[in-house]
Amino acid sequence: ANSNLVTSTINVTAVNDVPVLSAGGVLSYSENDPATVIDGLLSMSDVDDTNIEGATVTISNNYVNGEDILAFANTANITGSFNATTGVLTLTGSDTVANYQAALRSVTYQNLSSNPNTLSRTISWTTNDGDGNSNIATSTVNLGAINNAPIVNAGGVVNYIENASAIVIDNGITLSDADDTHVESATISITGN
Ligand SMILES: [Ca+2]
Ligand SMILES: [Ca+2]
Ligand SMILES: [Ca+2]
Ligand SMILES: [Ca+2]
Repeated sequence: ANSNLVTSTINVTAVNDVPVLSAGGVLSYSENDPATVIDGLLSMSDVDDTNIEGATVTISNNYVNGEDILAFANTANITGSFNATTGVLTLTGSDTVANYQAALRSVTYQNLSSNPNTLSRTISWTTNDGDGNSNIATSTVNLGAINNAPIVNAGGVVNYIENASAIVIDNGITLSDADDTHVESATISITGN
């Protein structure tokens, strides 16, 4: 015959697993390009949360304040804020893992300079599930510069009287070049008459 039945108890405590991010995309960005998606293949998962509470996107290497812009179009639940001093785009608001993944995939880079620093930028991504931060995943933006031609403005009129000595033609000429400090040559031609 069987004995009486006795019982013991096991209490199970859950421990948060932080979100897992995977990135690694490389964007080739040329001067004057519009705002461009950085990493459309970034992926994120969280085994024990349905919602993510926030994320940060950081230009963590070679950030240039005034040139580099990270941007995000706000959604119903997620709001982006870019801090130009630190180069950090912060996303806040609770939304699903899938929606946060889509949000991060939509983040854009833009460079506003005509004479950009062409060192590669490292973009670092991290998210928070309300209990902890994910790993930091990184992507890369490579920059290419395009020459801006010099710009000359003239338009002066000088009246020359027969037999006068040589006179300056136009002392109001201006010359500029957005991305060069030296000019290599110039030509001056009498093109009419
Ligand atoms: Ca867990
Ligand atoms: Ca979690
Ligand atoms: Ca240029
Ligand atoms: Ca130039």
